[in-house]
Amino acid sequence: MKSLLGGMRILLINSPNEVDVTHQNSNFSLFPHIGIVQLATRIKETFKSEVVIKIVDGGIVPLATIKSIISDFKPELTGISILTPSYIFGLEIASFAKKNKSLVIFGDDHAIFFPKIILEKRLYVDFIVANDVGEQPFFELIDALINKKPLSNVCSLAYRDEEGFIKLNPPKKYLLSQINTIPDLSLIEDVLPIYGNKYYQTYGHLHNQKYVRAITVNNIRGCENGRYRCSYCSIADLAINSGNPVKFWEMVHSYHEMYGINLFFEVCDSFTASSRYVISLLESMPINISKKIENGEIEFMVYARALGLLKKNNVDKFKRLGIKRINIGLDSGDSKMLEAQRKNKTSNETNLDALHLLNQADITVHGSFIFGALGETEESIQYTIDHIKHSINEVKFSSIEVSRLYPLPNCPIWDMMVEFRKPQFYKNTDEIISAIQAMNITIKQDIWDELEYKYSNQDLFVAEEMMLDWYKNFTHVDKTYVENCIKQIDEFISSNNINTGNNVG
Ligand code: B12
Ligand code: SF4
Repeated sequence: MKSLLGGMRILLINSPNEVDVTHQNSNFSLFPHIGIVQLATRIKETFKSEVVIKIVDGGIVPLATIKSIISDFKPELTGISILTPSYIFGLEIASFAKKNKSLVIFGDDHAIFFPKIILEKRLYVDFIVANDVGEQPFFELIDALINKKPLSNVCSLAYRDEEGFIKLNPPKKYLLSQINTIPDLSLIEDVLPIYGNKYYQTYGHLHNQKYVRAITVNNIRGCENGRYRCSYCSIADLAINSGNPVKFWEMVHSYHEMYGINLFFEVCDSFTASSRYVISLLESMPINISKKIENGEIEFMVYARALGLLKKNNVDKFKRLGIKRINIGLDSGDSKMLEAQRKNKTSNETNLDALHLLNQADITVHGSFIFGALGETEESIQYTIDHIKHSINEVKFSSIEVSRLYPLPNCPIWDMMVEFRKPQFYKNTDEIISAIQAMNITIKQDIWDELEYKYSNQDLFVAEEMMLDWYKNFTHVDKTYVENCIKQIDEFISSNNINTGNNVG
């Protein structure tokens, strides 16, 4: 496997998601994909001159250019980060890389959900890492390739054995407290200004600084709603997994000093998940950082649950941590819909209470709403529209995203639509049936069988078709109606100088 010149050439790509801009997240391509930088860092630190690594983010590099990079760089191993919506582009890249004689490996959420099916159906994919902390398995794979060790020892790896049988090695849980690779930004130094400038064009008006250099960081994962999880939440693992707070501040300090990073987006699934971690960050914050925060030279952004913000004096603590923007899944203005979305005791009142507190703390909000929860009606959509119109007077929104519900794998509504015989997030089929009936919906068995036949044991899904099936069978509204409502409310949001975008579909 060793190359003659230099080391083993490894190309890591975040699959592009080349969809109509109106279906893009309002934060799309404003931050580097930190997962692949983390993987590259770990490999470079360990294998040094034995590897030559290149990173390409499909958020800022179009598909055609990615193909040219493959032709020029001639990777021996191409690693692609795939999400369900970006999988189709990942496949195109994978097949192109294979034609260029590269081994191909997939990682990230979509790969984690379907390792065996992907290898069965896509002969041009060689490996899959089915672990959401991917550094150690990726290191073990490269070690096995370079040093000709057996693949059977590589943790969480799906591969074909010598006889062509598909194998999936058992996964391990990696604790960030033990090791959390600090991404080496020199690997993407040349493109950092691209993200910063794009970010500034979109959100510059919300900052006092003359420029923004933005990065995502990830020193804690998980969500306090993890055991129940929201109906559309497709995150692989929601258990709380936190890293060392002292090392976190060291990273912030070095990124700020070396690369001028002044906006840090901690992408923890919900920053209100661990009060202990928040306190440990406050207690370990170095004085020089707290001064920079006070002066507005360093800012943070996080995701959080509205209910969590109402507890434990969290808003005050977040303010002291320099958090200037919070992404909240507000989801609906109708409490019944919030229940249907499994928001676990969140109501439209608790959402408004959280917005008030954030307003007082001068923290802006990126709010997301979804039209099309189980049992959604025209009336409940109207409540949400009214709620959005009311909410914009309550707090400063950086963006409001109103999205269609997209049934992604590994979430409760996927159970409802596809895996109803063996659900992951409901006790059994009967529990699904009662949840559906509570929203005045009945699913005929032949429809369910049809949906199961269409979507189970597949790896590639047509988003628009899935949404159509969801709306038709699980809500009281049709897809076109929803799309028109979104168009209208988006116009209203934009006319108030607030960005719009899409969170899920
Ligand atoms: C931050 C975030 C964003 C940011 C991304 C900013 C950026 N450029 O990174 C924004 C808001 C822009 C965004 C956009 C989108 N996102 Co998003 N996002 C997240 C979030 C909250 C964290 C991701 C993250 O950075 N984690 C931290 C890093 C360190 O971990 P990681 O990326 O998972 O990478 C590790 C492993 O997965 C693995 N790995 C990753 N890639 C590879 C590749 C190889 C070869 C290997 C071996 C391993 C490997 O190793 C990495 C290091 O440990 C996740 C939720 C979650 N917990 O995963 C949702 C999530 C990934 N997003 C999701 C979706 C759907 C999207 C969008 C499609 C939404 C939209 N309609 O636009 C877009 C697509 C973006 C894209 N990549 O093209 C879904 C994906 C679900 C699925 N079934 O695939 C998630 C799970 C949220 C959800 N809805 O449940 N997202
Ligand atoms: S609050 Fe967010 S991270 Fe937590 S379960 Fe809901 S969607 Fe998932």
